[in-house]
Amino acid sequence: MATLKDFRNEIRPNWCPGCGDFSVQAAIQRALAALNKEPHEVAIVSGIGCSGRISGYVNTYGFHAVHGRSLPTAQGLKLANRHLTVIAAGGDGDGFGIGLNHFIHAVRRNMDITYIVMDNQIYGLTKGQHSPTSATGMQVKTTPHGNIEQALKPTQLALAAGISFLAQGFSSDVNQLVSLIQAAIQHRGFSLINVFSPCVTYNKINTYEWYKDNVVNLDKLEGYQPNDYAAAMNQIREHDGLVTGLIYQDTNRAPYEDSIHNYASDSLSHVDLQLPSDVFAAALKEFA
Ligand SMILES: Cc1ncc(C[n+]2csc(CCOP(=O)(O)OP(=O)(O)O)c2C)c(N)n1
Ligand code: SF4
Ligand SMILES: [Mg+2]
Repeated sequence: MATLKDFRNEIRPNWCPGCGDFSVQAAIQRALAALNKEPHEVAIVSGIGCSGRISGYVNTYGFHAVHGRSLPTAQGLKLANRHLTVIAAGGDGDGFGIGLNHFIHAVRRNMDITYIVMDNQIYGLTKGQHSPTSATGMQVKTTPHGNIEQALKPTQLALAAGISFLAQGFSSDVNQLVSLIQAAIQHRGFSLINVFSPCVTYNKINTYEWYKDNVVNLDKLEGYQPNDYAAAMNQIREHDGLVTGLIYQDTNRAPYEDSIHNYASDSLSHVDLQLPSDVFAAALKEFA
């Protein structure tokens, strides 16, 4: 049986000391060990960004996709091998900027994939440009007079698009993050965990202290029921998206894979994909 150390490898992350992404890496490793997964049963697909490096830092199968394309790659992987636990991961720029359309379609499609976004409200890898989740007024090198755009609220968008599992975490609360990741992996369908993961180098506004002062933990809110869609939307709107915990879960919706006609019962690499010679000959005749 695999333990925590089996999900660690020899590669030392090149993240800045204090980067929130370290906690996400640790939480993924702990969640996988707690679920009794084996490294070969899991694939992490990431996009480009500081956060995107995570697929190399957890000892599972890993795929470092191009910018904004972790979700199409992850969905292809799930189609090719239904038994694989597929985790997609990346940054706010990767997922909600260049990759935004993929996100909305992945939400409505509802394949059994867990998507973890390390949301630091900035482009970290490219050295501090504003991102789709940067707040209005935020002053960085690309917004010398302050950001004149309104920030995208990933949780509100996901809920409006029909997501079946929605959670938000914070790098300072690793225990909560571990349980959210476990629950997301166990959920049958598409799940988003948006993680407030501070960039200590380029975002001097949304710091650990700032999140601690502003975030409301729904897991501790008395009477909160994550199966209540309207209550979820109300909480998100009331707190301007600054909530953590399990926000919403619909356990009645079947994942996309359940409806695929002839979905291979085994990994495609184990399936004989050759056409029988009579079928091939008939096809040749038909298209000749
Ligand atoms: C097609 C393409 N466009 C732009 C880039 C440049 N680029 C690399 S990472 C990135 C944004 C990184 O921000 P985010 O996704 O939030 O990740 P972070 O570094 O903050 O973790 C951009 C614009 C790229 N690599 N490929
Ligand atoms: S630049 Fe920011 S996001 Fe990138 S590793 Fe450093 S602290 Fe993390
Ligand atoms: Mg970012």
